[in-house]
Amino acid sequence: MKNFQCGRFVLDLSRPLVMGILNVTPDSFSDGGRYDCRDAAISHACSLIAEGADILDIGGESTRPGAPYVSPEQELARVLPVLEAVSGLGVPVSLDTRRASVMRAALSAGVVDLINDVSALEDEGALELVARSGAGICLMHKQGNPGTMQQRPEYGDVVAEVGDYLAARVELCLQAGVARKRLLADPGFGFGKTLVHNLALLSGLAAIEERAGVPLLVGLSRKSMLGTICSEPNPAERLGASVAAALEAVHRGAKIIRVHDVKETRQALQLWAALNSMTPSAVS
Ligand code: 7PJ
Repeated sequence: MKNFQCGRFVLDLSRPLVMGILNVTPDSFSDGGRYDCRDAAISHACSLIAEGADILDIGGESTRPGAPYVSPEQELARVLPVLEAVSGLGVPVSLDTRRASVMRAALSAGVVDLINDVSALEDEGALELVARSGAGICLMHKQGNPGTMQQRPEYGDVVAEVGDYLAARVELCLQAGVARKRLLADPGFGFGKTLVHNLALLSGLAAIEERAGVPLLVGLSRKSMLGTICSEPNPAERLGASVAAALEAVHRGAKIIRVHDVKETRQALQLWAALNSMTPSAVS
């Protein structure tokens, strides 16, 4: 049995887990800032839990391409009240941030179990800070920075390069004293990747997991690659593609799926698990 240790929790990864997204940003690309006020965020957190979210992921800085700058103080002011309110709800709370100062404040308030960092703890001081805490860590790969990363992403072999990067970041965490069971890796779909790169990464997930040496978390929910494939410009209208992408990611070995639509993703995963637990004779 594979366990993931994060803050106050030990999660069993023998079945795929669903991480529910809670954006506390007025400019989030897919839910248009509907959850930017504290009470609305808390009530959405409760719905995500009722729908079966295993983890809540809270972010206060939109990393969509071209998003406006948010100061660390603004980011913290958005997320901290929500973290404080949801950390007692019985599910692990993840903080989606790139900033060491935001991590430090949330960790010292004791309101986060997992640091989810799209820049894999590259901010100065982040690695040492998080290593000293008991929090779980998700190390994500990106090429470039959110403002410009989609302009001209380039790779030789995208699966090998992303795998090597994640393996190197894992190694640095281990050297800083982080137990391997506190670590997750994420190829970072859409973060400095073309559609071709994203598809290669999805089919190469097993190789990436093996190279990184830690379980994979994957975020595909409502992303623009799905919109491109399905000719659907509106992120909120990409539910079918998002659920299908989640199933494919799990099929390829992902252990945690980061999604907006928890209920629908859970249903699909439950059906998939039931089908896969059947013996061939029971299916025919
Ligand atoms: C991801 C994330 C992702 C992880 C965002 C969006 C953009 N964290 N934060 N993986 N994406 N670990 O939700 O489309 O793919 S923000």
